[in-house]
Amino acid sequence: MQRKIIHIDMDAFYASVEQRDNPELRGKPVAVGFDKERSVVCTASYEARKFGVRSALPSVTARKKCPELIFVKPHFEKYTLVSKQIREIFKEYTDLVEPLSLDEAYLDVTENKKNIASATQIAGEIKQKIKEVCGLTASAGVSYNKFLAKIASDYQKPDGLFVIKPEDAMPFIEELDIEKFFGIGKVTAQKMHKSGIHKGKDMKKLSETELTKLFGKQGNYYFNIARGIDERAVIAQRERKSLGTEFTFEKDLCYKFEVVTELYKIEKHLMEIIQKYNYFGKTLTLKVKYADFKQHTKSKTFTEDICEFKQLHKATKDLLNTVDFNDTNQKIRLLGLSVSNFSLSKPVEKQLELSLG
Ligand code: TTP
Ligand code: MG
Repeated sequence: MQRKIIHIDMDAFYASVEQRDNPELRGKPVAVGFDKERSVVCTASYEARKFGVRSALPSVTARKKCPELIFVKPHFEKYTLVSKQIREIFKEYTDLVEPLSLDEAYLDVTENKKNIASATQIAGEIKQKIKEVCGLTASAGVSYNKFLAKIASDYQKPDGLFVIKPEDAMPFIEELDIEKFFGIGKVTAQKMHKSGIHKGKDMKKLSETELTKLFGKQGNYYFNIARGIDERAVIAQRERKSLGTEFTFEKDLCYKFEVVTELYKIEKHLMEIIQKYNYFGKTLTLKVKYADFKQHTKSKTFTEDICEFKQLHKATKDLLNTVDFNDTNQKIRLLGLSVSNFSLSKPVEKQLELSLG
């Protein structure tokens, strides 16, 4: 069965958020980033792009290209919130959502929660909801694979909705400049030009062996995409619900001061991984396992995310005070601490090594 894939990408993401929140910036050339000697532009509003200002351009060069450019410092917490909001909108339609960054994702809507047959309709609805909920525009691409959906979302930016139907795919790819192919950077494009490959149709003339000889492992990918073939699945990333660390002691703990000392080490380690992986949550859970393997957990939810060690230490102390050591009359074999209730559920990027031992 033909798949239905949507690629969504917010328009001039950081800059649009800043323009949304400050009407004085609307309609003006805006760069998000710092106007400093060694800084680069994170992104530019579409007004600034007319002057050639874009992501990763040194701020100094950007200023030269566009003297009236307005620099705005980034507000990452706002971008993270929007990211969460758009992912919630995607989830209304399917759980098969593969985020590529804060502002971009693939969705497989072949089967979807609303039983809508048309992927184009879903893409339109999503764009509308993003406008209503976030006050921002996104561009959507619809096709039967990731490669084409991504190209399609870029094709009519900003506020675009472009569909590449199976029957239109080949003529579209044949006329497409190879720079527009996802995964082909400047260097590869130059190499392709030298081999006489400028458009999709030039790439299609070469055999798989020739392409592999020229471009190594990528040759097979190029051979397929020149024919509109891309079987890569949309992979929904599992969302981490909690992040924690625990430790089983070689000798059971008998006294509260020992517990406090050991917990301090666990708190330190937990804070390290919270900050390393940016998992900020509001709920803290303390786990205590006794020598007889009976286990108690105590949780507390705070109004704010736990971001700093001071907060974590105070919260752990509060939780520890709710554990009645005298009552149990037991030695402790394991202690653990975890945070949950994250502000933004982040995909699991790496297998975390959580063991202290
Ligand atoms: P993009 O989606 O690449 O760019 P964009 O959303 O600003 O513009 P458009 O999609 O309309 O072309 O990146 C999303 C955000 O990621 C962008 O707003 C800022 C950030 N970013 C950087 O900080 N540095 C970079 O080099 C790039 C490419 C993006
Ligand atoms: Mg974008």
